Amino acid sequence: MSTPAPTLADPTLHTVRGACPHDCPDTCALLTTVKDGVATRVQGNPAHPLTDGVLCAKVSKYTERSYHPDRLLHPMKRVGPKGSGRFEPVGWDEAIADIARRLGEIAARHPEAVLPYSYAGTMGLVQGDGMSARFFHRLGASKLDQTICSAAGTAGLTHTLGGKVGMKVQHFAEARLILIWGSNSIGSNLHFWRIAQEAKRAGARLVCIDPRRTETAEKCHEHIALRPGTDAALALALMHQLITHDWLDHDYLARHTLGWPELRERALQWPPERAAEVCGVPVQQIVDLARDYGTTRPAAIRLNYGMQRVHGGGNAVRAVACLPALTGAWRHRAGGVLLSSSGQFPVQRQALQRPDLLGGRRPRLINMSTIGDDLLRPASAAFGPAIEALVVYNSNPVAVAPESAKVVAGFAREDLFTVVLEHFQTDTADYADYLLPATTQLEHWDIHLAYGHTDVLLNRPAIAPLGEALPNSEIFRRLARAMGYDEPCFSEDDETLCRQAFGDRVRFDTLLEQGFASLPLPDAPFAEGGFPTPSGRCEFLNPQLVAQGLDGLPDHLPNRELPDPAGPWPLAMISPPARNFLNSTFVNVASLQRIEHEPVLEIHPDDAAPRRIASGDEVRVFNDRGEYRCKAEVSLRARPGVVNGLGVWWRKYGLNGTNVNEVTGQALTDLGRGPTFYDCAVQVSAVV
Ligand SMILES: Nc1nc2c(c(=O)[nH]1)N[C@H]1C(S)=C(S)[C@@H](COP(=O)(O)OP(=O)(O)OC[C@H]3O[C@@H](n4cnc5c(=O)[nH]c(N)nc54)[C@H](O)[C@@H]3O)O[C@H]1N2
Ligand SMILES: Nc1nc2c(c(=O)[nH]1)N[C@H]1C(S)=C(S)[C@@H](COP(=O)(O)OP(=O)(O)OC[C@H]3O[C@@H](n4cnc5c(=O)[nH]c(N)nc54)[C@H](O)[C@@H]3O)O[C@H]1N2
Ligand code: SF4
Ligand SMILES: [Mo]
Repeated sequence: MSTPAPTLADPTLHTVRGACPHDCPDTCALLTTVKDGVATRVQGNPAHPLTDGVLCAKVSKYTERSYHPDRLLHPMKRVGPKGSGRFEPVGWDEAIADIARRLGEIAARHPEAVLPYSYAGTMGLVQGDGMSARFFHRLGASKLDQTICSAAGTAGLTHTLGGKVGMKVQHFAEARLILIWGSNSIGSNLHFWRIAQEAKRAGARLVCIDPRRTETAEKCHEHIALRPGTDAALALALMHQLITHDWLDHDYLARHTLGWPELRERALQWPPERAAEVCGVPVQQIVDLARDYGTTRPAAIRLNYGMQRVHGGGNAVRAVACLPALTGAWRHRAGGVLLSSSGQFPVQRQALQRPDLLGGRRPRLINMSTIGDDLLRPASAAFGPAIEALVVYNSNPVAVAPESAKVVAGFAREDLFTVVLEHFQTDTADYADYLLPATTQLEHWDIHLAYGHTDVLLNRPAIAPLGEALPNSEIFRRLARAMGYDEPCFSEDDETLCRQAFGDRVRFDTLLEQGFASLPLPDAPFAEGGFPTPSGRCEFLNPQLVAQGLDGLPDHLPNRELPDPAGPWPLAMISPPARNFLNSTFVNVASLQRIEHEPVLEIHPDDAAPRRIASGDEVRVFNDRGEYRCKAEVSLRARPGVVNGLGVWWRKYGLNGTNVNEVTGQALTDLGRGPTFYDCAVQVSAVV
């Protein structure tokens, strides 16, 4: 499957090693071919074992995205009314001076009235929260609680295993049973899927646990199409069966876990019949899965974030993360669970982000998942000052944050000063007062950790910045200078920041030489316990949760928006990613948009028929938060009672200028204060 590297017989060609910047577990090693200063091709680096020379369809189009005719190439200033998306070019010096003046005025009154809004448009540590973090620390701005993707899962995993730790992804190849749980690996974790295929060829059984019949579910031996938000019930029923059939590793339980007697009692309340009712799956499927999990060695679980975007998401991750300790699966390097590996990287955040620049100030935390409500909140004793300025980079909140009507109303405030750093005029960029052109991964330095493997990658610039684009780091460097911040850390260049990111914990020369470096980590990290929890054990019963007055054991917490067949919102909606987009990135790349065609809602024939909906019909998807329109696809990819609104389209490409987040809500998860995109009840009707 691997593609050979280009031969460089032509002396005008050279290749540059880089890293995929996108929010994807795979963090691939890139090789960019450059001819006469122009990037002609981006390929997977065959020398990096996990990339193996292969990229997904999206990033294979990276030159199409970088040289897109709509790339922002000059700083721009708003001319029309807020949100009109009308701008005129302005010089960098003028833009920087004016932004610094406006931020300075606001900060002089209330530094916390300024809010940075960023996420993982690039996962690079330098163009992510590197120089920008220094800038906002020095300013004393509000801090952003970066919850929008993985907060519930992170909290669940940390409260159970002690951090974002787990199996090494390459060892899944040796597993005999793999549960792919809440993950469409073919779409969003392609290089894991390659490893799972290797295991399958060697005789492993693959089971996919997902409400949607994804391309991954189709290719597994079995698909368990449970209702959204019922994963903890399934996991507890598996435990019930492990207990009643004594498929337990008693020695492991005694030595390496905390709270087994209590968890045992909880799990015994979940016979398969009870879980089958809650999950909407046959009892036999649960019984068989438990038998397979209890009797197959080694058994591995690839958990992904798809199952934690519901009310009980944190508890669900906790329940699943307990399973390998019951059977002692951790004893083998191909046993255990992997949700995220990112906690294993020795990132030197103090050096990179310089929280010391806060000088003892402790700014408030604003949750990015409730930006709709928070932008509309007036000043109060509890909240503090109203948000007066927003600096957005590496994110497109107007498209991706829940409850769009409120997000849009917030961004539309005439008294809000908004600066957006972007590659394109996204939905968010439309609301900017200043729109600043940022470089892409081909044009800047960066350094990367990964959340689906344990290699560090370096990204070197392959080409000069296009137009007047600047790296995020340089934009914040210039802003710092204009604000009069004269600490030496504001003059450090990007290569220096790359070196600081891991300090002496990773050999930078190795990164310069080969583009990647593997962390030295044990193969079976918890074979003998040693979890990074306070107790050193796998914490079934978590003392910190108990101390907070919460349930210390994992439990099934039903979705807040359970669809009621007789009520106004009879269908559950999930909105997982469309395969050829990455969140809202790539939506404007013509070749990929052609594949995805238009926003669709997958609906089961049993739900479509009574509504007189046929494939290709325009439908309204609505609840009391709003309505969006898209095309119906009557399909067995949807289970009865659940519709799949594939995301995340730009609103401006939507059928009536909206997208799926028009109907999602701002309620937060049980643990971690995360969003609940997939805990959403709606009604669907044909547009006649
Ligand atoms: N092509 C592509 N790749 C991506 C992304 C993308 O947008 N497109 N997004 C990236 C990002 S931001 C992330 S966070 C990662 C991981 O991103 P995830 O959002 O975890 O991506 P998926 O692997 O698609 O997993 C979601 C799966 O969970 C299923 N699901 C929904 N609700 C439930 C539930 O209640 N229980 C269970 N068991 N399953 C449920 C969905 O149907 C879907 O198939 O992937 C990254 N990779
Ligand atoms: N309904 C629904 N909503 C969801 C999800 C869902 O499954 N369903 N998934 C959620 C998840 S998991 C996530 S992670 C969030 C993702 O939300 P975001 O992190 O906002 O991700 P993107 O939509 O990809 O937007 C990233 C933006 O950053 C820009 N960018 C990339 N690189 C750079 C750079 O170097 N500099 C600058 N200045 N800009 C850059 C890109 O052009 C892009 O517009 O969305 C969430 N929203
Ligand atoms: S698979 Fe993921 S990491 Fe690899 S190129 Fe595609 S988006 Fe990037
Ligand atoms: Mo995400």
